[in-house]
Parts: sequence; structure tokens; C-alpha cells
Amino acid sequence: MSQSPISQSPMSQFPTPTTERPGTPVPGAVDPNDRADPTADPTAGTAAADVAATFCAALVDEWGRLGVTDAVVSPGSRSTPLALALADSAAVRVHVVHDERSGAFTALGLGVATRRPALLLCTSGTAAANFHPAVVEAHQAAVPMVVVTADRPPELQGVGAPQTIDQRHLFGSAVRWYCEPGPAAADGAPWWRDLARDSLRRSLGTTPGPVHLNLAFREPLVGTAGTLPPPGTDGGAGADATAVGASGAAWGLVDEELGQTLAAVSNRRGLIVAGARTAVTAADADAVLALADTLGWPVLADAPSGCRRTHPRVVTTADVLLRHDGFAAAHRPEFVLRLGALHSSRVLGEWLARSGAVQVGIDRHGLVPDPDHVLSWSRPADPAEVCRQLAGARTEPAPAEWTRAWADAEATARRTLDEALGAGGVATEPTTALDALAAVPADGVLVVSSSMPVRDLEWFAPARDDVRVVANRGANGIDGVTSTAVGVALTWTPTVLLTGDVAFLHDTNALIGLRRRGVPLVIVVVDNDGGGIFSFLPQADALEPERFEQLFGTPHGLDVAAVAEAHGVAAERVTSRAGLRAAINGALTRGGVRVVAVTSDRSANVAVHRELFSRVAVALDELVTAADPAAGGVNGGGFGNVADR
Ligand SMILES: Cc1ncc(C[n+]2csc(CCOP(=O)(O)OP(=O)(O)O)c2C)c(N)n1
Ligand SMILES: [Mg+2]
Repeated sequence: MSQSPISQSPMSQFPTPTTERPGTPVPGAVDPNDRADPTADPTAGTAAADVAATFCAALVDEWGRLGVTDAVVSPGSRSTPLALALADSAAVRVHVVHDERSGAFTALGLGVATRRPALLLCTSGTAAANFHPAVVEAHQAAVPMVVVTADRPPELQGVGAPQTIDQRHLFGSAVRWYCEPGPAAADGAPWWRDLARDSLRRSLGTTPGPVHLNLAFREPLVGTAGTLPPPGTDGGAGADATAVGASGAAWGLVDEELGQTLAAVSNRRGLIVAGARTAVTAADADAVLALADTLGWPVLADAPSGCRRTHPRVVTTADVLLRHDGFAAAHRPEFVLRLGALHSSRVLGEWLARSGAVQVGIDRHGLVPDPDHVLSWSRPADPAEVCRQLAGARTEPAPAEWTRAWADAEATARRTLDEALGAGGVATEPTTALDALAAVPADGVLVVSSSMPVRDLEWFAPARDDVRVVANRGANGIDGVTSTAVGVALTWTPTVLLTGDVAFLHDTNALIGLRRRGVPLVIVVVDNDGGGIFSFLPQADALEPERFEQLFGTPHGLDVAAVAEAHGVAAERVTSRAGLRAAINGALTRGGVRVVAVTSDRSANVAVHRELFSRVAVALDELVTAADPAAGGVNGGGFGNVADR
């Protein structure tokens, strides 16, 4: 990657690090805290502050010109020049978030929702370190983000100056680009806009992600912006703003690869496995489903894939089906086209790893997951474009019985689940996932936390064509989930968050000032007083109940509704499905933020899941035996490890 002149790290400017203890006077040396004071010329400081203000105004102007719309700013002094420039901008909305960790996840949510990088700004010191979890998630989930940490100038580094830590390369390999241009100097003005532009472009490459600018500011920090350097002549708002929203591979396979792939997929028992990032637009999903139609291949569509739509080839029950040994054994594929991120079903992943099929991976960001080392090859390419290429060529479809068997199984499992989950008025964890999805208004977003919520949705929920499902599955953290949903809702898209109680309590700082933001956000907390997912793991059987509760169940005994109310957020608790639906719909109609806690019990939840799996197993048993009497044999809804945790 080429670097603009301003991006060269001016490390030579830094003084040789001192080995003196901070605060130890060095004979003849100037007190480091005084060095920031240009005492020789009383107007020099003001002039420098004006240069810094102009530098920041130029950055913000350029970011705004290129399509950036949102900045998340945490309070602090050292970041003053950029905070003021952002606040003065007409193009960029500023969202102030006290806690930097929450602020960073808010920026992540904005980036996920808009596919444009949000700016993220904090002061120097540990404030910057609090950005790290969200930066890692952005890195691994390919979410664009421009992270700006304010820093002390070079002469205050390594000398024990207050609120100063080593911020160089703070986020390690999690950023696409790191740059420390040093304190702004007037003669650098020709490159100021380049810095803003470079940061955007690097966060929006084929693999989008976070970039980190560590900007040093000298006191005094309040200056007046002067004339900005003129913008370049290469487009600006129109041209570049479009580019800002269109990152990732736009291409398909080259001819030779396409030819080989066509030969491999023709007349095969094939599957399309769609994870997050597969379809960005409805047209992308149409392309995937059109290929499925052409080849007669089922599409095992994860909830965040964008492909879990009402369509005869879409399979919404893959995890549940594959828990049935008879079904799993009788429906092994020969070829698997894996699109986007990893499908969240572990059962599916393990089955594919054992399948012996030829498997290929395509991801628009080149982040093709292959934890089982089973892919024959993978490409950074647009999944929709690859599907269009394959559908447009001459290929033989799969044998008709392959297509029919999957469709019959999906219909059987779907009918069984719909019947089982349709009955009864008490809210369970699976019914809550279904009701939360059903309540999202058309074109709204459902955000799900990485514990049972994401799984209940994947295992049990039917297709929904007009709702986008978002989950932080880059690193599967339960931190920052509410803040991520706040970021999504800051785009004024009706948003429902389905989260666990531990994840909710992990991120209560997202609730600070939330009511005043006025965003359309309903937070449904499945409250089972601890980590319910662990009850499905071998530890639950292997350990004494007391030890299990201490280390995994981890009950907290808090009333999550009261916690919300303590933050000024209206909250209620429900136990019935009717109550839940009324609460979500009422909140969405009224607008604003509301927390709805749904009471659950971790042990009862295990039983609820077992019952659902075994009901589907019985229904499938009949189906498989009817189709092939020799292939009978049920695993009784086997329920091994479900997940990462
Ligand atoms: C930041 C982070 N810390 C810890 C974990 C491990 N972890 C995964 S799920 C979980 C419990 C989540 O509990 P809750 O949010 O109540 O959801 P439930 O399991 O009850 O559905 C924990 C601690 C993680 N994934 N991320
Ligand atoms: Mg829980």
C-alpha cells in the first residue's frame, strides 16, 4: 500500500525514551510539563492551537465530504481540537458516550448499519484502551471504523506526564492501518485532507475494518480554525460517498475457476451454506436463491445471512435436522458452496467437516472461515456475483430426490416447530426469539447477542424477508451488545435487541443517557439469572451443581428492569407471550427506548429445548423411515455441545 507523505510515522521526532523515573529531575533539563509551553513567544501557543484547530476542521470537512455521517465522542481534554471540529460540523452528527468501551461498540453498530465508517474519538490514556474490544470485533467482522485517539505530543511521551500511556500501535494487528502524523504543523496543510481520505479508504478496502489515527495535540487546546486547504478535484460528496458505501469484492470468479467450478457442481447433490455477509441487498439474496433454483440445491441460511427468506429452497431448520442421525447420514452432500461468514450452527459445522464433500468458500471480504480445514479452495469474491455466474452457465441440476428430500425435511421440521412453538401462552426462550423476530417492523433490524439468543433464532425461527439480523459474530463477545444495538438504532431504523441478562449487565453503560437519545430501540432481555448457554455444555453434567453455578451458571440476583429504570430507561417484566408481544409492539408504536425483561429459568430452558428437538426427531423418524426403511434410527434429539462460549 502506498503511503501519503503525511502518513510516514515521524518516529524520529520522538525523544530518546528516558530511563529516569517519572518526576526525577534531570540536571539542566526542562520540566516536561513546561516544555509544552512555548514561553519564548506568547503568541506562538495560540498560533499552534489555531493550526491544530484548522487541521482538525480540515479532517472533519474531508470526512464529511466523502460521506461520513456520524461520530461517537467520549469526553476528555486532550481530544478538544477534534471534538470541537466535529461538534461544529454540519455534515457529521456527534453522539457523546461517556464510557469509551460503550462508545466504540456504538460506532461498531453505526458501521454495521450504514456500512460506512463512523468516527470514534477519545482522549489520551486508558480511555483509548477501552476501545479495544470493539476494534477487535470490527476487525474480525470486517466493519469499517475510523478510530482517533488523542495523545500527548512527543515531548510528553515517556517522561511521566499525566494521563499518558504508550498509544503507539495500541490495537496491534486488529487495524487495517495505523498512523501517527505528529502534532499538526502549518506546512503540513497540503496533506491534511489526504490523511482523512487515506483513513477512510483503508477502512473500506476489500476487507473493511478499523483504522487507527493517534493524533498528538499540544496545549493550549482551544484554537480558532483558519482557512482550510482546498478539497481535491477527484469527486467528493457524489463520487466518493458512493464508494464509501460499496466496499468488498464486486467481482466473481475468473474464467478458469468458473469452468472448473461448473464441472464440479453439475449433477451433484449440492448445498449452499450461507453465513453472515452473504447478501447485502435483496438483489444479492435473489441471486443466491436463483442459483438454488437452477441447481435444485437447498440453502442452509443462517439468520444474519440475508438469505433466510420465504423460498422453497431455503432451509431454516438445518441444525435441528442434523441432530437426527438418520437424516444426517442419509443426506450427505457431494459439493458445498459456503458463502460469507461461518454459519452459527455448530452441529452443521461438525457434520460438514465429516461429510467428505468437496467444499469451497466465497466471501466478499476474503475472510473465508475454515476452522475445520475442509475447504478445497476459497476466494475473495462477491457471493451474489458468483451465484449469478454459476446460474447463467449450463449446469445439470441435482437429482430431483435430493432436492425433494431436503424440502420435505424442512417442511416437516418447520411444521413441527411451528405447532410446538405456537401452542401455550407462557414465554419460553425459543418463543421469545420467535416473538422478537415477528415484532420487528418491516425494514427494521433485530440485533441478537452471542449466547442462546443467536442460537434460538437460528434453530427455531422461520424466515423473515424484510428484517435484517445483526450479531457480533466476529469475535462472539457478549460485551458491547446493547451499545451495538444503540449504534444501529442511531440510524433511526426501528431496532429490537434480543439479549441475555449477563450480556445486558455487561454493558449497562449503554443505558447512560439513552432515553435522551430517543432512538427507536426495544431491548428484550431474556432473564434466566445467569449464563443459560452453559447448561447445555458437558460441564453442566460433569460438575457438582454448586461448582457449576459458581463458575458457569453465575446467578447475579439482579432485577434487570430495576437496573434499566435506575438509568432512566422505562422497563417492564413479562412472563407471558401475549405480554411480551404487547410490550414490544407498544414500545415500537410509542417510539423511544424500552427494556422488556422476560423471566426464564435455566433448567427449565434445557427441558424446553430437549422437548423441541425430540419432537422434530420423532417427525423426521417417520419421514426418513418412509423414504428409506433401511436408513431409520433416531438419535432422540441428541444434544451435545451447542456452541462456543
Ligand atoms: C466478553 C465475553 N466474556 C465472556 C464470554 C463467555 N460467555 C459466553 S456466553 C456467556 C453467558 C451469557 O449469558 P447471558 O447473556 O445471560 O445469555 P444466556 O447464556 O443466558 O442465553 C459468557 C459469559 C464471551 N463470549 N464474551
Ligand atoms: Mg442469561
